[in-house]
Amino acid sequence: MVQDERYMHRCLDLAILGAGSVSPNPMVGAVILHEGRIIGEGYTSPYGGPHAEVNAIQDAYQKLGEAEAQIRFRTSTMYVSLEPCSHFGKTPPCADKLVELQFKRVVIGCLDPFAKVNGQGVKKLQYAGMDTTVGVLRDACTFMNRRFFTRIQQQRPYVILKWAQTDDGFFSPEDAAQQWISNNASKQLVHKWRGEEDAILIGTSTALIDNPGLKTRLWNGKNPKRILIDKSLKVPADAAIFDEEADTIVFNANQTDWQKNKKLIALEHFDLYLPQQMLYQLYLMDVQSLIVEGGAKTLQSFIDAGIWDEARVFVSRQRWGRGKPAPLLKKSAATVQKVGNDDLNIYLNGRNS
Ligand code: AOF
Ligand code: ZN
Repeated sequence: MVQDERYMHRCLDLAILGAGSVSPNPMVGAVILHEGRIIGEGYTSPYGGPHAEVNAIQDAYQKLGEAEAQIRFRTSTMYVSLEPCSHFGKTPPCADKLVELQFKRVVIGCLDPFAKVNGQGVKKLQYAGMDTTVGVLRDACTFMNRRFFTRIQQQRPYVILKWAQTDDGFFSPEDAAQQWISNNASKQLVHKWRGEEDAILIGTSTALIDNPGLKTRLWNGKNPKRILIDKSLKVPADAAIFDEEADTIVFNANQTDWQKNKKLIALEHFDLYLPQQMLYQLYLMDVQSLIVEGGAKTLQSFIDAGIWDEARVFVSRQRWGRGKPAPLLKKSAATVQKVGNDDLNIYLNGRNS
């Protein structure tokens, strides 16, 4: 039904407002429609807070008063981009709430793959005799929570590779002196991206040569957890990656320690070319998404292991003729956008696109 899709689109618009604050919860939006009018809407609160459905109900209470809202719920449709939960987590089950308030109909975008829900939410609604529709804008609803789905279904964070290269495939000059391929617009975009993910990863050389702080200075976002691969702990304590403004996790070969905002994790069989073990550790820490910012060797290890979900590659018009080669993607299907000016393009590669 066209109307269902229209209000599911609204749910998606609401859901995205939780980007950067709800993880490891999924981003969910909810809309309550009564006789053709929206009487309440909401989206997932920051992690640990109420879910989208409960916020939409609260919104209706505020607008109409609790008694009037509850009368109207019985002839209302609740649109929600993810299956209402059926379990007691940090909050009580949303499905029970919808049953208790006797909504007339519930329209759901996609099922929740989380083992404690996974169809149980829909069953609860159906057992209570509610008119239930599942799968409206299913693909868009699933895509919106691709990070959540990846964590739950693959037991690893969603991996986004990001780098900049010249038109002729070079990553950095041979002499290792810094030379910017990116421009102001791309730097700002990268800071926005950092704020959208749980964690950001770099290798030893990048930390030693570029000394990045890996924060979101140019954008109003939260700082991601910083992850450093440093086998023999070569990066000095005064490096920007260890400043007090965000937490840092260091994967290394032999030390396990917690000091201030720095956590050392010793990997039993340290191997830069096997990112799986690091990703599993991050999964255990509820890290839902990871943006890998370099260098070329680190990026290539994810590509070679076949573990990446998106590659966002800035390509400038510059041609250097020589330098350190950029990572090589076997797959090249990508959408291309300009960034800031005509000299820089961004290639957005999706693994499944
Ligand atoms: C919903 N609506 O808006 C979201 C849901 O610990 P809790 O109570 O916050 O539950 C977390 C789980 O609830 C999470 O893993 C996912 O399965 C679901 N998220 N469910 O009904 C929402 N964010
Ligand atoms: Zn819920």
